[in-house]
Amino acid sequence: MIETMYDAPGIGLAAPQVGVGQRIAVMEMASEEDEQSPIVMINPEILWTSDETDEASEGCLSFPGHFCDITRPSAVEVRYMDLKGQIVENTLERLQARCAQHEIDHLNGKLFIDHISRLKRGLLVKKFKKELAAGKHRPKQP
Ligand code: GNR
Ligand code: NI
Repeated sequence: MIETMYDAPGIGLAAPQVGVGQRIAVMEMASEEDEQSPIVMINPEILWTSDETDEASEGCLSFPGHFCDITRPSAVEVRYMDLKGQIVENTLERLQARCAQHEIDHLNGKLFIDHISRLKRGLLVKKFKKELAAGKHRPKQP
């Protein structure tokens, strides 16, 4: 999943996006020009969300080519099990908080378009279906 995330390229990926029905997600944690530092989150949960919210443009590898401004809590506290089997609790802010919420949404069958109005979502889905029919989203060739 980590390889698939970087290859996409993306900053997060949830198991259901690659056909795996398990509550696992990976996420890039590097800030700016750092080395890659991916984390694996098993059974991630949101323990707390800030009252403060941010609105920012958001996209999804499962709904490629479309971006929407989505309002979400600016900060979240997450708990998950890492690859060593250890329980980790961490407070995330800004893009990392957004990404964690986005990935946990995937584990709950939710996409970013579920955060916009029905009208907007309807238009976007219609557009996306047209693109799919036109072959615009064929899988990457190796
Ligand atoms: O690569 C991604 N970028 C992104 C940008 C803003 C908010 C969320 C994301 S997650 C996305 C990759 C993806 O679809 N993960 O499920
Ligand atoms: Ni996504």
